[in-house]
Amino acid sequence: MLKRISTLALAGLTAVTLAGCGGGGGGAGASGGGDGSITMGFSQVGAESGWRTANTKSVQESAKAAGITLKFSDAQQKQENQIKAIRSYIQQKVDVIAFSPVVESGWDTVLKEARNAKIPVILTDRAVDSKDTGLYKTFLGSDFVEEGRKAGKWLLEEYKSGTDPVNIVELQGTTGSAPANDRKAGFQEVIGGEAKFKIIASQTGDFTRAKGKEVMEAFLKAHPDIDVLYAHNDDMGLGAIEAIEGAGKVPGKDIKIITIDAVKDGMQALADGKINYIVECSPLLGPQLMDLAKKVVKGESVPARVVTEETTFTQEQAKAALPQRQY
Ligand code: GYE
Repeated sequence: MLKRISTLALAGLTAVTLAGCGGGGGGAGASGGGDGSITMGFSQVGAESGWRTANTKSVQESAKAAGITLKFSDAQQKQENQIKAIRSYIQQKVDVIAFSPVVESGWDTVLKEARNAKIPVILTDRAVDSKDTGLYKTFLGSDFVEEGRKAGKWLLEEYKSGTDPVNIVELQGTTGSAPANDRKAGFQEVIGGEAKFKIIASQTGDFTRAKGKEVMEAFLKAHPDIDVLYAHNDDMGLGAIEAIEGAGKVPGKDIKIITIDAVKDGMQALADGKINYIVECSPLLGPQLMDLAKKVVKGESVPARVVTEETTFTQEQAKAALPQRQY
């Protein structure tokens, strides 16, 4: 149920948004004043990729549209910052906490603190591996294993006629994160049955362009015979394209590239022929998140898992979709 905020303990948080008081009289913050207003504490992973920027915008705009007061913090890809932010939201007695966990493990203690304080938690975008699923109300986001499978299926189709070995390098997302674990697993599951597909190198690029470029440069030096790059997001793929061009090779031709996300810059590179295939992962989770938040705050039941609907894009499909692309 809605609760009044009496204190605002904001120490240690970056970029916290405070909105005006909702309930008349007394509390320093919003919510719980009988007018039905809701305050959400949201802990974001960081600003590591185009996907993340679009996701943050979606959350902020949807909160505003839904009349939900948003306290937002950016964890700069560090779990300790997220735990600090969640503890601060508990102290502030927000009505609901939503967060996108940077890694899967290590959340039980802080989630139990939220439960003890009777503050519902919604996982958004990424999952946690806690055995006790009662520590959160629902998990809204993509099926990352399925995304990895889609990437693998394209590869199977692309190389269906040949028997020569196909040398693959993989740029993984943030180590220990759900999308890195699952996108690797789904891809492996599909290509694993055919001996010709060989992952000759696999390393994290931390979902960033700069790291994607750096790691791809090292891959290119160590392996003169790369056929395919599988990057767990567009940004790392875009960084890798710079490395490939820098090495005098043609991305999309000498080295085929598959990425995940389908943000505008990725889609542009796909339309330009530098990427061969993109598996979509939608960052526009804000509207659904706000709907779920309203329900859990009211004590209504919500599905334990809400999966985002997504598609895939070839080069031709990217050309057609680009003009209407929102992110
Ligand atoms: O694919 C990547 C971002 O968790 C789905 O995180 C998200 C991933 C996304 O940095 O670009």
